[in-house]
Amino acid sequence: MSDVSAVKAALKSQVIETPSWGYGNSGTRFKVFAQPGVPRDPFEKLADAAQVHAYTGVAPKVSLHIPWDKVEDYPALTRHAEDLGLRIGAINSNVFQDDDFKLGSVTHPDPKVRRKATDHLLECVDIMEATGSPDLKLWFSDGTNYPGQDDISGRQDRLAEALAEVYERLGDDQRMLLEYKLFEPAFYTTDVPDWGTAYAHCLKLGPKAQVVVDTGHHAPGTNIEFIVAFLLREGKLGAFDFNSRFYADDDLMAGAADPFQLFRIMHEVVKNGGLEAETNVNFMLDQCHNIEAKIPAVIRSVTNVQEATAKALLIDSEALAAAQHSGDVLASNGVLMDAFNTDVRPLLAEVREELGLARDPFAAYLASGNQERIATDRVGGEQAGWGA
Ligand code: PSV
Ligand code: MN
Repeated sequence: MSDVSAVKAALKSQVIETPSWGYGNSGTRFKVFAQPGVPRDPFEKLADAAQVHAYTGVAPKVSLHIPWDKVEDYPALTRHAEDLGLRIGAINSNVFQDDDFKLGSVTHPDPKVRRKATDHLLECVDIMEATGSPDLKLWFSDGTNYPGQDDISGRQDRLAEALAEVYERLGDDQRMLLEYKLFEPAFYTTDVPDWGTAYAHCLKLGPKAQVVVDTGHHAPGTNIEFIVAFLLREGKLGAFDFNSRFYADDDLMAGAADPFQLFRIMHEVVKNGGLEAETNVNFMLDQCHNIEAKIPAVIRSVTNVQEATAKALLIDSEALAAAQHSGDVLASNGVLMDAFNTDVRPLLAEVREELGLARDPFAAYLASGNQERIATDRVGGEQAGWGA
């Protein structure tokens, strides 16, 4: 796209959804480092998300995680979001933190445990209804640790049965987003290990079921942009969980480890219509900020996604197509690299100025005093984390 006003319009309309858990305390299995000013409840998490939106202008949606964000009164939480200029995004189910799920949730050999897991997913659909959330996001920790531990294809049957029951409950405007992950916490088999498994289940379920690509959930060296292109072509890319990783599912800031990979992904998104409203791709972040301040880290992640998107939008698609058709390998690669090597920060600063925002959201947030304010105000109570 070479028309700058069209590039700016596309950047203004992109929505990036931030995760409620990104504002809470998190860590590794070795240590969770508490931070001052961390939210004590979902209402305060939304207040932090509102800061990110206030400075970036493109983050009006927040994913909730149940039960971490369980509240008595969902309409009140939804109104609180609206008062802050936000809306509730995906409802993330959690069938991985209950003793009963040690051997699996919807794929567990015991039908009673499967019932409990499926009921949780149905509860999440109820919460979607109460909050106006359009997306049910499913990730299963299910799998096995040892050869022979359970019947691999039998577990697929159980998974399909649970998914079909939940799919049936969805309304016309609700979607099921199925996330895959190569490994962890199961280490021998994982029941939804890859995009192919997620795609096959979604295809069988119907048009309201789509795949989530979490950028941290692949083997090293996997060509994620190929997966993105394939799923978009099939109308089955529902959402991203953006983050970056060095080794495994590190959940670091999107675009931090490999901005070139993020650019290549966004190129396939742009090329295959994934930025268009009708395609309805949900650009979510799935990150935890263990050692860095959380609100500025989410701001940085949002701007990293915007930078990758801007570069992808700046690719001279006509020159690229011409070089590709003539089989000019070096010229085609050169067109892509020219866009990647463009400094898009001034363009994004203009976009923000046109939206009435500060040119540099990261600096503006740090200068606002909010970080110090929440540290002083949020004293007492229990800080939110993975279990709350
Ligand atoms: C699993 O690793 C995952 O990526 C899923 O999206 C979860 O819901 C999320 O992390 C939070 O733990
Ligand atoms: Mn994820």
